[in-house]
Amino acid sequence: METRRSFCRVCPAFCAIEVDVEAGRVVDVRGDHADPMSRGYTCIKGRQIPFEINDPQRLHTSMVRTADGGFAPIASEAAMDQIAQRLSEIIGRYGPRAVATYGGTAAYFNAPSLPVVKAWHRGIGSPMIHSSVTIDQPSKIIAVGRHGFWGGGPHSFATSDVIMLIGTNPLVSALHQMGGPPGFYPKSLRDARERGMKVICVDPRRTETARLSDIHLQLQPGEDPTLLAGMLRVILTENLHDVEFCRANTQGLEELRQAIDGFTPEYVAHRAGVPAEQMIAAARLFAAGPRGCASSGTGPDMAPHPNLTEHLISCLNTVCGRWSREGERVGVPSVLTPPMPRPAQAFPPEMLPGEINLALNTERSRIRGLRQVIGEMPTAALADEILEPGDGQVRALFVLSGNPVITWPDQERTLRAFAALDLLVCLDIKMSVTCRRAHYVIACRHPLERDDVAVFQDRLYEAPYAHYAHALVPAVGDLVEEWMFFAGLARRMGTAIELPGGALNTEQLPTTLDVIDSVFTGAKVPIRTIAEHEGGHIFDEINEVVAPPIPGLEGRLLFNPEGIVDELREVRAEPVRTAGQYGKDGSFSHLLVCSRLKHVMNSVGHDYPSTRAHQTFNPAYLHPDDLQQLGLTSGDVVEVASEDGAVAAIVESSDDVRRGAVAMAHAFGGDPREEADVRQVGSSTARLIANDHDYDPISGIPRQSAIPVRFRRLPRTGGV
Ligand SMILES: Nc1nc2c(c(=O)[nH]1)N[C@H]1C(S)=C(S)[C@@H](COP(=O)(O)OP(=O)(O)OC[C@H]3O[C@@H](n4cnc5c(=O)[nH]c(N)nc54)[C@H](O)[C@@H]3O)O[C@H]1N2
Ligand SMILES: Nc1nc2c(c(=O)[nH]1)N[C@H]1C(S)=C(S)[C@@H](COP(=O)(O)OP(=O)(O)OC[C@H]3O[C@@H](n4cnc5c(=O)[nH]c(N)nc54)[C@H](O)[C@@H]3O)O[C@H]1N2
Ligand code: SF4
Ligand SMILES: [Mo]
Repeated sequence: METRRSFCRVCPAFCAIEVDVEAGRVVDVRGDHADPMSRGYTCIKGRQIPFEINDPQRLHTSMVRTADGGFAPIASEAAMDQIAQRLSEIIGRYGPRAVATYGGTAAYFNAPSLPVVKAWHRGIGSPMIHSSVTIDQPSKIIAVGRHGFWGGGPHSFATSDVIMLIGTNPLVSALHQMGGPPGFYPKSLRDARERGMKVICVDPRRTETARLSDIHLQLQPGEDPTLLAGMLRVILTENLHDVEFCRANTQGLEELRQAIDGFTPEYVAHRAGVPAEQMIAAARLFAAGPRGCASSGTGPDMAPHPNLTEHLISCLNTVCGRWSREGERVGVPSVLTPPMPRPAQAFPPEMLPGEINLALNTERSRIRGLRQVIGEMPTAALADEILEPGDGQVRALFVLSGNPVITWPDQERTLRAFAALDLLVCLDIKMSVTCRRAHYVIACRHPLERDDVAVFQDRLYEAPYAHYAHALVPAVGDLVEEWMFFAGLARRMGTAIELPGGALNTEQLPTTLDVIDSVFTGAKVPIRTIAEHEGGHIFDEINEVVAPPIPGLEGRLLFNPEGIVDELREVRAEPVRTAGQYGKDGSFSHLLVCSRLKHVMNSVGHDYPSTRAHQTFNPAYLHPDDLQQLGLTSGDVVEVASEDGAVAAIVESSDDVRRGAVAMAHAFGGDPREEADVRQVGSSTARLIANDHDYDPISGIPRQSAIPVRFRRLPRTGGV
């Protein structure tokens, strides 16, 4: 038996692992205690890797749909021949815009995957590239595109005196927007508190993170814009802001001040349900700093007004001057990006490069007046792009490492769209419920069967850390890597894949190391050097320090970019809704919030032995007093109905949930074609959402949190 080092790719924490390999098989996985970032941490999901990689349910050969609706094995090369042929016909008849791709989360856990697919799309001339990011937290990037960017970056977690975590629960999600090592955040958060760092948590639930906080603002779901406007108002009224920083580097403070004037502590208390003194105390604690940041997760970005929320978070950081100044260490140094100056100055929206510059995202969707953001088309419009006839209608879709049938909002529309496609090709390691609707399923290698570099962490870690993992075990069967499949199509179709390091040779495929090297051409440390280290490594030679401002380059961060004042006015004019009176007609009793569960990663892990032994469904968590008021007890089966749909769910009592709220995880519910027991497959929150109203006008992300719902008891065995 041999022990090798790698990193887990079940979730975006990428914990370093030690893997025992015997006769080419993974037999055990543990945390890697020698890793300087994750220091031996793994969670229950990571420890299921031996099951996942050896699971008999895995695909070992690609599949083609047969005339009777079943599937037959097909050699990957033959599948590529047939798919390339179909694509050429579709492009010849309808043009390249008829071909679209959706990359799911696992496409982000695979360094060469999305860059190659995006380059393939450029090669065929189709702008229709989509990913999970536009149904996740697109507002964070939109906010930078409207507020501007500070060259020196934000304060680091390690040097923070106070942090405010808004709608994120890193103790479960391992997501960490502020740098610092995710994955074992419980420990890093506890350590930081021991050194005196203060934590403010904003969440309708008393989460694991809230329990470690000094102040928990347990707001009504969806009221983040009101709460944040109120906190800004306190800071500005009490002159707690960084006057000098604002004078030298910002624009529009007076307009912002006026626009938030109506968000008095009394109004915020009444509307957001947070006691006025508590909100004021949080504003003062945050402003006292002197160092630290506010950052958010999915919660407020899935609720109404996500762009306004993210803008107000940026404003909170900027009014308090929470940006690194000349001579300080750069918070997140990033090893995989090329060296670039990090000057202590503001870059206003018009100076921003490429994908974060909203004005440079010129492609338009045919649907709802939506647009390209972050260089991608909006995923929430893709179902309608398939359904809507006319020039540019999407006919062929590639689903790359995602599971849209259960993860896209508006499941009913997704199902109609998938049934209408001329060609659906899914790339996966297992036969997901989405794969079951495909014309071709391409069997891919498991992460431990291929080379990779930990790219997701590169923009989050506060140390110059990089981790290259070599393939540990041979792939069993006819398995391809995602980039190889698109290279195969490009060769057959005679199109190019231009990567930063040059054109990919599709005639004679390079190694994955070569492709990764090409994708990260110009990285601060060459990929080949990173690959020489077994396990994760901190490259101390990268010592990024914030540089002086570039002479002659003038720019300011904007407090009042176009639309912000109007949106604040709109929010202030909204009727104040309280429990029992939600929704357009005021007839919905609760607001449904999204939240994540420890045992599963979106739709992944539902079949892990640890999950099957623990819990196979996603309970609807309600406060015990609400349950009593509804005449329900834990374990009861109910119908949860929104304005747009209804699902069966199992209620569970939790006094961590605010009254008037109900919390459920997404990506449950199994195959919607099959009648199944809700206890076995859980409930699909995607069925409670419609994409064509209550959506963000820039990214199109619909309301995926703070959804008005009501309950009706069902017979104990029932389904909907
Ligand atoms: N209502 C509601 N909707 C939501 C959300 C919500 O909170 N509420 N959350 C949103 C968010 S944040 C996200 S990120 C999306 C997630 O949406 P998706 O990304 O579409 O869903 P995942 O379940 O992450 O899909 C991962 C798929 O990749 C496969 N896979 C795993 N490893 C590999 C690999 O190495 N290669 C290949 N080819 N495939 C692999 C898995 O088997 C699985 O089928 O859903 C969004 N939708
Ligand atoms: N175990 C596990 N880890 C995961 C995932 C998983 O499915 N399981 N998914 C991964 C993915 S794809 C992502 S994007 C990240 C997400 O990472 P996080 O954003 O940290 O996800 P959650 O843990 O769901 O935390 C979101 C919090 O927002 C709160 N919330 C909901 N609505 C609102 C609101 O209107 N306002 C406020 N202030 N809070 C609200 C919820 O109660 C919840 O506690 O996690 C990743 N990690
Ligand atoms: S936290 Fe994420 S990366 Fe770490 S072991 Fe768990 S699933 Fe794997
Ligand atoms: Mo996500």
